[in-house]
Amino acid sequence: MTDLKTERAEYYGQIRRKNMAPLWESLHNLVPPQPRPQAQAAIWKYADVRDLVMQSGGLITAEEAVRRVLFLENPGLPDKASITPALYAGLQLIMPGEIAPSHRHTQSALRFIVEGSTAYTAVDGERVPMKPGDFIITPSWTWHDHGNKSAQEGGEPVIWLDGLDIPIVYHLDQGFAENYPDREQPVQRQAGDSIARYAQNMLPVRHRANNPTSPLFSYPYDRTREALDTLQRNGELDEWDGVKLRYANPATGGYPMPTMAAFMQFLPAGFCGRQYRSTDATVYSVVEGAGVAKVGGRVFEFAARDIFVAPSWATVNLDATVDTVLFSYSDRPILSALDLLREERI
Ligand code: GTQ
Repeated sequence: MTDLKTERAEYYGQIRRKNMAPLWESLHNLVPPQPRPQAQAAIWKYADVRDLVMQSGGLITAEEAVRRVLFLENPGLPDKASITPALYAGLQLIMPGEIAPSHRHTQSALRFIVEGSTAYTAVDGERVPMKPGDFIITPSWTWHDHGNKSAQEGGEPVIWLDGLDIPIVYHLDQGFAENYPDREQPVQRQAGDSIARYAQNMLPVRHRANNPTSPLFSYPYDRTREALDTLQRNGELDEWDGVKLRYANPATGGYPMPTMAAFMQFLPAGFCGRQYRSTDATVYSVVEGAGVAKVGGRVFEFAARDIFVAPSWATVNLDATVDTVLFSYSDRPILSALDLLREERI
């Protein structure tokens, strides 16, 4: 027996030198019976991290940093700048009067505004105001810069959650980026242009609806909130989800971007959600309210502005102690396109 062990070890050494390895030693890991995420369930309490985010404002300018962001790293994926295997999350701070210079990259980004109302982001020649609860997209390869009103104009620090597909683009070696020659891209369209064209249940008459990226950049919170509120008053309440909607590309009904889905859900006070799981690891940002999220074996008490993450196939229960609104995003479009997505409502 020991002889065979020694013989095998020596053999493994030989094949290793030829850049080969024996499948039978790792088959169970490579082809597991169900997902075994290295990512862990985790929560970032806003009360614990807000001061640290604000401190970065005194240590580096947006100009020098290019993007002044503290990214949220999953404790199970150390040094990978990943909150899930495919996705990245960060808290970006822009101080009054600052500009985060214009650039573009193959990575797609979403912004979910957490605090402050005086910033804007410019996407493809249009400035989009940023208000708490707004969902804004920066599609792949679109020029984007961020700005904020000066202190004299009433500017305040603004913090938002960045969701990007950085890890998956990195793993696929698809990263390209370039800086715009000036700090800001020129404004080419009036404010409200993309909402007028695409968010009124109408489309420009010759719009071709075959683009997997939404032409609508901004999904303001007041509209989202009103939709959830109406549905809730009409008595819609799913035992797992509460009232849950997904953000859509208005021209196709598909996801806002090819790599990321986003959702908003309302859980009434006292809601005690049934257990579900899905293979799209999901990042949650608490917009309003408070409650308890049970994710896998972990129990997270959450309050407004907290961020938590559920790994692939981890069971999730959402309880609300008061009326609660949760934003979330995931890599669901990737999994759907590859026919890998699995969901279970338990
Ligand atoms: O705002 O363009 O959090 O390029 C990470 C990379 C934000 C951005 C991030 C980015 C950006």
